[in-house]
Amino acid sequence: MTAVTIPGLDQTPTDHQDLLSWVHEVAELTCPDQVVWADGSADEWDRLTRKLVDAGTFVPLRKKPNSFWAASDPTDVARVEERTFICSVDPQDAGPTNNWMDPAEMKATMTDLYRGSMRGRTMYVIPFCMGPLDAEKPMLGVEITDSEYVVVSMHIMTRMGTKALARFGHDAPYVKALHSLGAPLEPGQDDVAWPCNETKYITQFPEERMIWSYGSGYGGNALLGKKCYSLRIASVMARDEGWLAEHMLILKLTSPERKVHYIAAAFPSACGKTNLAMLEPTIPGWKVETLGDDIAWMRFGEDGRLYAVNPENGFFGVAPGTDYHTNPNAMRTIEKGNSLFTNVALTDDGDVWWEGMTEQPPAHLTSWKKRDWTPEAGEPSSHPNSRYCTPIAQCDIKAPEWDDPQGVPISAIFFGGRRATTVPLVTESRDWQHGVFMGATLSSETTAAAVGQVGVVRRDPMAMLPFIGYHAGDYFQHWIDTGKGADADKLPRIFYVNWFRRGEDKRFLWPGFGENSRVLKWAVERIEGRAAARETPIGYVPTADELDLAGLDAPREDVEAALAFDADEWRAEIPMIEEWFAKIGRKLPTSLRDELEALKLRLG
Ligand code: GTP
Ligand code: SPV
Ligand code: MN
Repeated sequence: MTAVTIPGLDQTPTDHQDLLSWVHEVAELTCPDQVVWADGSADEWDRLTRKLVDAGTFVPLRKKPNSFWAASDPTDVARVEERTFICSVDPQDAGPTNNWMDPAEMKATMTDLYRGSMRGRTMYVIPFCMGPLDAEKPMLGVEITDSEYVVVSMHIMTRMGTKALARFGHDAPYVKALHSLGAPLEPGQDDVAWPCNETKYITQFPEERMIWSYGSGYGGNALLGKKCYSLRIASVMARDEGWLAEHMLILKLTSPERKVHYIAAAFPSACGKTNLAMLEPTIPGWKVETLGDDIAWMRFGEDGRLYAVNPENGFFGVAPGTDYHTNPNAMRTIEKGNSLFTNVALTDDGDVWWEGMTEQPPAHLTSWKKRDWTPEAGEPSSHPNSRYCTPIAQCDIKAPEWDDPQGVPISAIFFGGRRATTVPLVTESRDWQHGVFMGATLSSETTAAAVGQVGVVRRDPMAMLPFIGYHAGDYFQHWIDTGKGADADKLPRIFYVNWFRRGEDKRFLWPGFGENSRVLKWAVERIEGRAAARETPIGYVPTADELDLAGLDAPREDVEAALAFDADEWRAEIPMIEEWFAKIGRKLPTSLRDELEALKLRLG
């Protein structure tokens, strides 16, 4: 094929010609020392984790089997929204919420960066599949990367390697996902523990269904099957093909009478998806099982209901705040080992620790900055966006159907954000269109999951602000159309929740976590026509009497305050919604403009 000889380049385990020529093209451009096709085997895991230990990237944990601690470069800790681009052919298609650059110009810029960028490193070719491997039309991708950390993370987060490649045949369509750390090594040059580059680009080419990422080794920037493919690229596929790709957990709720409902919920990054997905109900007889904690792909089934599939194979969860009280199921999952921990603290006896794991911090730790840490340090031992990465398969409360390509029929969609004021604990929408309005105007305080200021209220439509791969106005229209094309009785009911409302002294008014099961119960009883609510200008809100509060350890005044609808607070919200809609511009669906006008009238 070419004159270049790179060890491994001609060991090709597929006859998929388009894939082979792309692999050649990338190898010639990036000049790695060798090319390796990832097979996903236990042997490969052992080899690469050992290599990462030798390189100083990983520290093996003595207290958890087959598990490793990593600390990133202190500048490479979160998604970089400023450096994330939707390079659609027409700038209009990126819309007002994305960064845009001309695709040809971006390719020229990034091609220069990729030239020789894998020198001194191994180029891995990772065939992967998002969603179950036995799907009728598997959602395939190939990530090319020069990072061993990415390969082993992809072992957990995706179905990958030989079993994924088996589904490529010789011409199956797949998403091309190119990743380089941008840290070539000169001959004899020592590597660093966390190679990356100050220059970063996270680029999506929606028409070509292609991803180019450069300069970062962190999760959402580097594990390209996750946000880049399963949300930014998949949202464009979903628009074109009539389905939904959403930033949602999927849970299965079983009542004491053994009635089952599946619920999908969209909360912005670090706003409670993983916790709700694995919740341990505090109300007797109710059971939650989990299918996914971050992403849901939803399509209508033949019965007219909306079915959700989780494209992922692992959890990439926020560590701080996770403990046996808040999320015992996550703790039990990681306890089994086979997990990676990034930017948490390391204990002296070879375990991990993070803020909130125990009431008393250990007397001494190695912090995520690789410094000695004591409780007097005056700064957290773990980065607020530190993460555990662990397989779904070893979660005790995974729903048996989590790997079913049919997916599960969704009864309710929750939208939620992190708001200290204004937004009640739970509000049921009047109908689908009103629910889409709730999603489209969702607001939340920013978190450490993305680089930038924390705690600023911003609109985060459907919790998808950094992930909509096209014009947000078209995305809202797609949501409206999804409802129009369906049988209204079979559509999921839409609710708006807020676990984060605060009292005057800044305490949370609602205890959250397992107690959120009370809200889930009310929601499914609303769906079944068995629960009451009062109608307010913003939708149906329960009174404290209408929620099951038996055994709840929280002052009743707090629960009432969490449920309060305050007309003045909502009147103050209107200009912010107006400003947001003005930003969306002429592509804002008129139905959402109508919803806003109707809300204004109801507020008086
Ligand atoms: P991403 O993985 O970034 O998409 O985040 P996520 O939405 O899965 O958030 P996660 O469940 O990891 O929660 C993030 C933070 O919110 C953690 O510090 C949790 O402890 C906290 N949190 C989650 N649920 C609740 C709740 O019900 N009440 C309160 N007060 N905090 C919560
Ligand atoms: C998020 O930020 O929403 C995450 C983590 O789930 S990341 O993979 O970095 O996107
Ligand atoms: Mn997320």
